Amino acid sequence: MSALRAFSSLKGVAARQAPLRFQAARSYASQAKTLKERLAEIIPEKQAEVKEFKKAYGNKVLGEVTVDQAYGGMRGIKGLVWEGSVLDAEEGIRFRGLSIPECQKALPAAVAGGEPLPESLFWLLVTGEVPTDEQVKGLSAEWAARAAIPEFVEELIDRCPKTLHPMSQFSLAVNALQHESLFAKAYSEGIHKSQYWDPTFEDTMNLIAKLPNIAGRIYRNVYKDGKVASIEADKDYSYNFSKVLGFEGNSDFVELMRLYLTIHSDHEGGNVSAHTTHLVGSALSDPYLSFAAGLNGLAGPLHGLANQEVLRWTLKLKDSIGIDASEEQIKKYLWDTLNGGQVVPGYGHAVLRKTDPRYTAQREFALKHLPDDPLFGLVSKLYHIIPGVLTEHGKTKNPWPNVDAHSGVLLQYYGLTEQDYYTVLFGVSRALGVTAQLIADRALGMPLERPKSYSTAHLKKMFGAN
Ligand code: CMX
Repeated sequence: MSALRAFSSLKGVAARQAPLRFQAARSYASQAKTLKERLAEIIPEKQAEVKEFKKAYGNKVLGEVTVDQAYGGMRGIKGLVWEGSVLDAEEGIRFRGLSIPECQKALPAAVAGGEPLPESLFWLLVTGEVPTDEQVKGLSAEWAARAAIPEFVEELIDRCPKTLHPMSQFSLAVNALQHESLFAKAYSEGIHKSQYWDPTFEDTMNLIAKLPNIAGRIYRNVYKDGKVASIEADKDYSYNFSKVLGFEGNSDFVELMRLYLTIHSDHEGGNVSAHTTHLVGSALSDPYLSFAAGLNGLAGPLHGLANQEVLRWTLKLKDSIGIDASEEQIKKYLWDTLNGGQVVPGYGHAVLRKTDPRYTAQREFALKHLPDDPLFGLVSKLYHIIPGVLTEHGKTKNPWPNVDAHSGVLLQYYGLTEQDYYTVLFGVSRALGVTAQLIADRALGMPLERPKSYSTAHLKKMFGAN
């Protein structure tokens, strides 16, 4: 998309947004600047904004906390600051004020009318600004130039048994990359805290850049011949990621990766992977250690692992009652799942109360690229049946599909059929959102996170309960 088209489509967006200084805006004044140069300009302004806001509103009350919330996974407690995105229960995620369809219009793409480049989304998350095509190209080149991983990390991945879950291998490799941390080195050498953001930024850029080589190596080792293609210096991140996986020959798959890596990146601060990365980072653990911790949370079946579970569950349903199963057969299958004490993967959400726009974006991609795929037909059929059954079941607060309900069928269509690997793709994308926040955390001097806890005995005493 040309810079002019991106800007004109953004003008309408900007008009509908509250005029916040760090909402998305075209970064005209900074066209030739690199991300780091632009960040260095923005940080003092952001620090002043937060300081002023805290001074004027610091003692305002955000909400109260009930005993149920303390026992209920802290659902709904407002106690975190997250700059990159805000999730509305009804309309879904907005990245720096832009919805997914608005991002698809405003952010630079590789092909006219195509999916946004995740590089542009990262720029948006970090700065609050929509980058120019030139800036995005510069970021692609920077990530490609930083992509090589140390030999000992390659060997570490190569020594993993094929039976070790790809997410465990992923986390292991990211932890090992910590060996390269510039933040850890600078901290041990006594860096002034006002400069924390700089090595955090460098670590983040190196980490993101190296993820395709790590994730690609895991995929090629576990499922293919162990040979990993090389990163191309003049290609974008999604192309290179598709290449190391072995799928760069299919331009539609590369476009899918651009969409996938963009929409899975950030989902405000309270979800397990985001909150964990932020929490661990608050101890001044470097971005590698922090992100590896977040990955371990993403690997849980109630969070990112749900995308592997969805396809497994859907294929089991297909094998059991057939791809052309009737509505009655599907309903019975669903009730068997629920009565067996299991969740229907890909449905429900802790915050959302409507269909996840990330699901809708993937559905639209499927309608454009694979409308006649039988498995997509089954997923569409399930979309019309599951919410009714979950509503009748009466437990879940949100009977609608989340992001994980759709990703598997798209990957399957293009031949990436290894379900156990799917959460690794989610992890590569999630790095963009959680590391953007780590940069903000260190720039704003966010302190050690340490909420208060009580024992049941103490709570009972507080309220005079027997
Ligand atoms: N199928 C069956 N039961 C479900 C359900 C589903 N899809 N979603 C929620 N429920 C049940 C819960 O297990 C809970 O039951 P209990 O009271 O017996 O414990 C009850 O409904 C209330 O849960 P909730 O308040 O609606 O949902 P939570 O905020 O507790 O949990 C989530 C949210 C996503 C973990 C849950 O909806 C779920 O387990 N979904 C299936 C797994 C999934 O798709 N996870 C991916 C989420 C997106 C992501 O992070 O990637």
